[in-house]
Amino acid sequence: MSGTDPVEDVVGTIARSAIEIRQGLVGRRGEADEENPTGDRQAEADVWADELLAERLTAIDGVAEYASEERSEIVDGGDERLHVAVDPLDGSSNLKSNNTMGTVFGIYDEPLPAPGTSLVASGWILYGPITTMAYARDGTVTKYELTGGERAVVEEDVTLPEDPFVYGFGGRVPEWTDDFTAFAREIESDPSNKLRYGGAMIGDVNQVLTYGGIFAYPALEGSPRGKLRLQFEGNPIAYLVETAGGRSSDGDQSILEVEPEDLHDRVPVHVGNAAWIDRLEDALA
Ligand code: P6P
Repeated sequence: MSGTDPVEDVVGTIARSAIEIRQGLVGRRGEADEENPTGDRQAEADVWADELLAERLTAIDGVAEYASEERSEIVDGGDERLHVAVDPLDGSSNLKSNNTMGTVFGIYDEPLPAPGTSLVASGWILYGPITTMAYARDGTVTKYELTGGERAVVEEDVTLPEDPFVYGFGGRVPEWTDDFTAFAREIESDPSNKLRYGGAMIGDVNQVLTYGGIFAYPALEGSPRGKLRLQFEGNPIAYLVETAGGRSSDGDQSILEVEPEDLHDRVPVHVGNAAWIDRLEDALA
């Protein structure tokens, strides 16, 4: 490890591991015997990717803690500064159908659980037709293509396009609240907008980053905090989308302002162009 920039060491380790994780999906598409701390049935690949990243990231000088959506307890890395939260394989339910998945990471400078305002960097790996990474740090977002352990910059200072048109809304429609339903119908009724929902947050959010629009996994009638996890999903994508000039909201405020109580807290997630997030908050007010 260079040791000169622990944030870069963490991100570089995740990027180099992504190719191995992608190749390691083959033969690990079955279900593991366990559930994760929020009750999702784990795929073999979830457990394997988590163990691979935990071992490599806690070995980095500067990493104090490793936490993951797949494990209930935090792994101690020593008396250091960075606290890394990872969703090792976001959207692993897409393994069976061979659709997109991702690896999500958030690098905090406070002990976990921590608010998104203490993030110093975040990003995601997208396992699509090619493997790409989007990474937010120091007020800017960069996109990379990953091949053979190397990463090539494909776009710098990434910002959301000004004219949004893609939308993807999770949760079963009958479980949406009336206010969210009204907002969704408003967006859907505009013929210039297009539905993009693939069942893996990173695939859907990357479309919003690329084309402009909104992704939401909202509060549901039976689950007022929605489905997605604050530390491992909500905060990292909110930080990146806001860094790219968009907005995030839990329905009331920036997701980054949400004060966590527990490591595995859920949060209603809405991210995308500021104008559409403003309209969403007005609809839910
Ligand atoms: P549903 C994947 O399991 C995940 O955590 C996110 O990646 C995705 O946005 C959501 O759940 C999909 O949930 O209810 O549509 O299967």
